[in-house]
Amino acid sequence: MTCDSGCEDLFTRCAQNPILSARDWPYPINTCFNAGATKLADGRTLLLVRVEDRRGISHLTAARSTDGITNWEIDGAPTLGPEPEQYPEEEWGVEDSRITRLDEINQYAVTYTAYSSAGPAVALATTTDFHSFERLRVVLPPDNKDAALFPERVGDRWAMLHRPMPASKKGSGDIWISYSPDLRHWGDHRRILHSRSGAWWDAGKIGISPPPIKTPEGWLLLYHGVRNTAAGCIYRVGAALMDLENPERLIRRGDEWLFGPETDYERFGDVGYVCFPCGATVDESSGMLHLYYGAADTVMALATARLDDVTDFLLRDGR
Ligand code: M1P
Repeated sequence: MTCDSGCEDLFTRCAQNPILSARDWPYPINTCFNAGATKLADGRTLLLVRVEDRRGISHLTAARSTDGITNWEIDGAPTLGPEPEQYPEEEWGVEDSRITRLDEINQYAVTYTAYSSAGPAVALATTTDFHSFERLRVVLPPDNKDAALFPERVGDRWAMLHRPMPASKKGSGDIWISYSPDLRHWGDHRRILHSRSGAWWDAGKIGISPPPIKTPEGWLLLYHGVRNTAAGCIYRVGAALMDLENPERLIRRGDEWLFGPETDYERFGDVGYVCFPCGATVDESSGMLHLYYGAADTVMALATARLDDVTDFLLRDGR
C-alpha cells in the first residue's frame, strides 16, 4: 500500500481518532496532546497527556484505558502540574513527557520539558504509580528538550537522548546522547543523529519521539523532523536503527518520513500540520507497535504498524 507521497504506508490510523480531545476532559482545558505512554503491570495503557489550560500553561494528566483506545479514565486534576514556587524552572509549565520503564530499579522515569523564563530545560522525575513523583528536577539546562531514556543501561550507565538548541544553529537541532551513573548527573555528551539540510523533510530540527524501542535488529528510534516552509512548519515522523551495544553507532536511517499530517485533525488545530508522538507501546503477542501522537497540538491520536515492518523497511530502504 502506498500513501499520497509515494512512501510505503506502514502506519494505519486508528478508526476512533482522535482518541482524546478537550471535550473528554473532566475539567475545563484548552487542548490535550503529546502524551508519553506506557503499559502498566495490570495490562492497561497509561498516557501522561500534556494538557494546555486556558492560560496557555501546560501540565501532565494521566489517562488509563484497558484497550489503549477507548474508555479512558482521566485523573480529575493535574497528575504532575507545575509548582513554580518550589521549582522555578516550571514557571511556564511542564510539557511533552516521555515514559521509560526501568525494570532494574522498578520505577518509571518520566522526562519532560520544564519551561520558564530561563528557556525550555530537560527535567526528570521517577514514579512507581503515577500518583506520586520524585522530581530530580533539571538534568540538562536550557535550551534543551525532547529527552527520553533508554530502558536499560548501556554498559554500566544510564543513557538519554535529547535535543539541545544552540543559537548558532538558527532553528535546527540534532539528537544527542548523554550518560549517567545515577540518573542525576549527565555527561559524555555526543551528537548521534543530525538534522538534514536543504529541501529534506527533516532539514529543520529533529527530536526523539517515543523512547528507544529494543528490537533484534537494533534500537529503533522514531523521531520527529521539521520542515520550515513559507506557510509554517510541518512535523513528520521518521526512523533510524542504532546498534544495540553502542547506540552511538547508526545502522540505518530512513530517507522518507513514515508518517505525517494528512487528516483534518492533523492539519487543523492550534498548531496545524503537526504529528508529534511522545509515546509508544508494543503488544508482544501480536508484534504491533502503537504510536501515540499529538495532532495539531490539539488532540491525541493513535497509529499502529507491525514493528517488524518498520525495521524491515529500514534494513531494506535505509542508509
Ligand atoms: O508546535 C509543534 C511542537 O513544537 C515544539 O516541538 P519542538 O521544540 O521539538 O520543535 C513543542 O512545543 C511541541 O510541544 C509542539 O508540539
